[in-house]
Amino acid sequence: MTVRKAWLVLAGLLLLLPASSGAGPAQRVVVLCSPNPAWCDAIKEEFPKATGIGLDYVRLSSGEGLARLRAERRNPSFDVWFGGTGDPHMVAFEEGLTEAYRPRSWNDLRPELREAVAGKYIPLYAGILGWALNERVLRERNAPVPRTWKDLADPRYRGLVAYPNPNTSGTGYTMLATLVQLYGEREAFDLLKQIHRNVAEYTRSGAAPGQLTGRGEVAVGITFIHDAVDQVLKGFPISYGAPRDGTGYEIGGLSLVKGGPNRAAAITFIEWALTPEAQRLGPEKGQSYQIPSNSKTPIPPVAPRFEAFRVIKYDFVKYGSAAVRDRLVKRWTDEVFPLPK
Ligand code: S7P
Repeated sequence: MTVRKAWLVLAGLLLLLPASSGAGPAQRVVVLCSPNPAWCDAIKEEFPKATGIGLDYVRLSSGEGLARLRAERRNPSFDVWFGGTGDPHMVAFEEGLTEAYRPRSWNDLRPELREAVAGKYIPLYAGILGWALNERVLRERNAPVPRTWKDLADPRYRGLVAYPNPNTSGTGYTMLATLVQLYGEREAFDLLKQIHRNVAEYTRSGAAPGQLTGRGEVAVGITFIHDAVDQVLKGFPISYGAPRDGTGYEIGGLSLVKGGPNRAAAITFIEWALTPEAQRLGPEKGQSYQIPSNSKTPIPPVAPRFEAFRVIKYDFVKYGSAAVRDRLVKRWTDEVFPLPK
């Protein structure tokens, strides 16, 4: 046997060694993680302690996550999609990128969340769309505190507004779909074109507008209200709320990726992620203050509540369809984004 062949044989034998030979957990799960990065770090730390299975993640916003699953359709590198707004999870299911899975805790999940997503993914949490406000900047610019979405078209907000780009951000798409459901598509796009003149930045991620508002770079940042709460808890001088003429919400998703490399580990992760112990990581370590889907998980005291806001009956089935989502995002990209300021 030549030396080269001996090395190949040795390399093959080493590959057969169980990873428990001190090289780390035998099994691993690869997670597409869309919530707050701190929550992604928390599951990476806690899941292996609970199960002995290693966890690797890539943090991508919801729209980016869908684009990645679409690109990897023939050779998925992810096992589970954890978090992110529900519409892209709906699209992924419709396109066969994810598969239905009924977890053992299904009957413990809040029925209003279960029913709204129609079995296309597993509800992980819920969050209400709103805005972060920097009232010091508003005062300095003699701009009033906004009350409705239409107020944001007021020229006194010139350069003072930020919201996420619906191509990359699930938050941004939730805003787009909310305006269409509130006012009808034509009026919604007319309003978005007027607001465009006041937008300082279309951000990649949904939490970013609240961060820009906290730093005083803008005065109104469209984001999920729980992300604005996070900024307040971090000491940034902002207030938060939601348009009084109605706002939308998200049912954050948890989906089993079809054809992922570690299916058994993925199912173990899904079952774990829905336990109260795992869901408590969101507020306790993940700087995330959504309403958890498991009715046995305590709702964080600072979590924005549906009864405190005028929340529309968001049509997840329609606005989570690939045809509607892709068409609205394309129309925004073609008709709003390129307009001069
Ligand atoms: O930060 C937590 C959160 O707001 O981020 C998730 C989601 O990915 C929205 O972010 P993008 O707009 O960047 O996609 C939300 O599901 C979650 O509540």
